[in-house]
Amino acid sequence: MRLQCGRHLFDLDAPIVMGILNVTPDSFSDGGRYAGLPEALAQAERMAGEGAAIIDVGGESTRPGAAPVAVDEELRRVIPVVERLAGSLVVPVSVDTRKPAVMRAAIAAGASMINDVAALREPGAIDAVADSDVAVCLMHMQGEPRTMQQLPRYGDVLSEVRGFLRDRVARCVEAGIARSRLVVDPGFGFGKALEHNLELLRRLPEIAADGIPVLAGLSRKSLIGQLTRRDNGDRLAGSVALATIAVQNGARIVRAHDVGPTVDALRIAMAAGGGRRTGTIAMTSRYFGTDGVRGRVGTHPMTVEFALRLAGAAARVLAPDGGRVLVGKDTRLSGYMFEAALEAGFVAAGVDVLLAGPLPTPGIAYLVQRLDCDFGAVISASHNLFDDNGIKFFDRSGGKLADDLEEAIESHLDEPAPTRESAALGRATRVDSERALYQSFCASTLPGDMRLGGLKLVIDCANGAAYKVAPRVLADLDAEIVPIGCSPNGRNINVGCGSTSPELLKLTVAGVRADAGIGLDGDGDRLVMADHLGRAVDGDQLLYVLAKARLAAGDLKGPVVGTVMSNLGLEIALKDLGVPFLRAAVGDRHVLQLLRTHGGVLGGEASGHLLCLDKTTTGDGLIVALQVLAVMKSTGKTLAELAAGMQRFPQQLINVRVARRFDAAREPSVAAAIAKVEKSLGERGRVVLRASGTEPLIRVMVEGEDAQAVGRHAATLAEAVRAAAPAA
Ligand code: 9MG
Repeated sequence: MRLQCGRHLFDLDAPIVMGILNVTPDSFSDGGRYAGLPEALAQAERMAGEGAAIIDVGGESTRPGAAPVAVDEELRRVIPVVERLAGSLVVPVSVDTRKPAVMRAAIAAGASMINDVAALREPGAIDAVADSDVAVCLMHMQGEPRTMQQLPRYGDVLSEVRGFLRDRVARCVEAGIARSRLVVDPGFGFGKALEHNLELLRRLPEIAADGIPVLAGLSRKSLIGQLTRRDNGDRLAGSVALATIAVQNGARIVRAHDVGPTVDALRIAMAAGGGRRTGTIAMTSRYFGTDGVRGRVGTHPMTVEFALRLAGAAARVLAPDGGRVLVGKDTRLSGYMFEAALEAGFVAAGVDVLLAGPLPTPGIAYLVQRLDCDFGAVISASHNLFDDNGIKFFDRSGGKLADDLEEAIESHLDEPAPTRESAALGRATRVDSERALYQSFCASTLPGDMRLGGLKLVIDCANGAAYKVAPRVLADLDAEIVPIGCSPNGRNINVGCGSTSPELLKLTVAGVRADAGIGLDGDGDRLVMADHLGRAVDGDQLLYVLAKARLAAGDLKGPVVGTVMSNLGLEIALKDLGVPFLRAAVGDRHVLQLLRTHGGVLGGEASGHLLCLDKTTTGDGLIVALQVLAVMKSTGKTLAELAAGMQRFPQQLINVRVARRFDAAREPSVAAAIAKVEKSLGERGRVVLRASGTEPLIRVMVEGEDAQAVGRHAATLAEAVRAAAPAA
């Protein structure tokens, strides 16, 4: 489901959060706090940084009992803020208003959305927005804010609200406003008693079924007070719970004051549901994680028998009438076994199999499309050691499988792999030579006809999937190469080499006096580099180098996206360049999602999983390395000189093992310790506490300018977490 919002296009398959910015002296929960321009701008930036996809600016309070505001006063409050935000913020700006004059002025000032609690019922309101490309939120309200909560009455609240919204949508469409610009909102708390609000929340799926994205505004509303007896400043838990329920019931946009906690809650709800939705309720995946099926070889599900069934299930869903699949792998011993099992399962199901052999994961993503396959399969456990393995699928365009397809495959996994009659079986063909197509594609990502002659490069392929293609691409581009980690034996993938163990790369670069070193991981999607002095240049520094170069060339689009763990030095260096920087949750899919939301092209993590969306659709270590080498060539600078503009802040990470996971930062003793450390670090330091997603660990990270102080602070906080941890 998509929403056009000015020049932004939202893919609402994943829900988004609209941050509330009240520039009023009298709003019901934050009245007066952001009425000044600097405070409003700072709060908008804070919310965008926390993951808000839209900022909703309001200059007239709509709380129950609020008095109307004159048009001039509303214009005075709202328009300067919109002008500034539209010019500087990467996320679109919405304006919460009922007045046609304010709508017109807001659109002229750069607003991308009008959020109207009166659903464009004021005379002239439809005309004020019709000729633009802004999104419009049509909200249901019984009565007027001043009196609406005095005994609201309904016969059947759902049909009245839904009927009203359908009517308003029809009028907008008649007036030429495309459905793709419309959002509907049942208007929680607007002329509704508690039972009406709860009924609407429960039956939100029926409103969502009309196919127009639903916005839910429940943040800090009085129904939370009615249910919990908590007053306005104490409704965070209730707001987050209601936002999560609303999304599970089909809302695609959630309007919230507390953006960070709401974004976290929705991420957790999506992840716990495997990020996939059936109807309107999230469903949990049994086997597919963020990176397909993974595990220890020989232990369910990484067995030959399961791989065979997985192939059968994938064939049923992705090529039900036969078709073609490309299968690639890295260099693990178990790759032979899983390749043979997948080949058997696909052939038995009537699917032709192209066996690419060892090739980087992004190479398979590319060739699936290029060789016109129905889907692709990759056998790899990325940067893990050889005794793990995994299987993941790509769709025909080389993208991650849609959630509903993964769900459908899951639903066949309890069935035996199908075997067709002999005349209908598929065939298997080795296509090793097709890797040349991927090599040419990699080379084509260099600008113009640039070559790499004159550069001496160490290339470390982690004894993994890139061991053939990466040295070939660099050599064909005339670089002088020194290959290491290019002698796989089935057991040595990621062992003492590659991006996860860059020592060998650093020593070799310095030892052979190379210009730079390139370290890939086992499946070739991560990259760490070394400069000519043998110093590691990590993903954060590489992002900086690329962002600066693209900025200079006028090619940088949108913000750069890192994660909560990205080095503060990157944030500061980008700020100095005037480049917006956003932090996503840890994980490449979160980075990709934030880049897509904000129209950015560069993003990634210090670990070297980097995205250059102007060159490829997935993380590709070799292609990112080529982009960095291109900057070295075109500027004539060393990697050390290029990376020098970013000062890496010392970081100390301590993993505190606990008996069971808990929200450490919410423990008063830990919160007090964090506050003390943050005060001492000031602006040039950060503390991040986060629970591991897979183990009972609390990760304590401190960064700042002074390594010794950072170490001390991290130890203090780790101790505070240990002391506060619950017993088993
Ligand atoms: C402005 N405003 C206050 N509450 C709201 C809600 O619930 N929805 C929308 N769309 N706007 C609101």
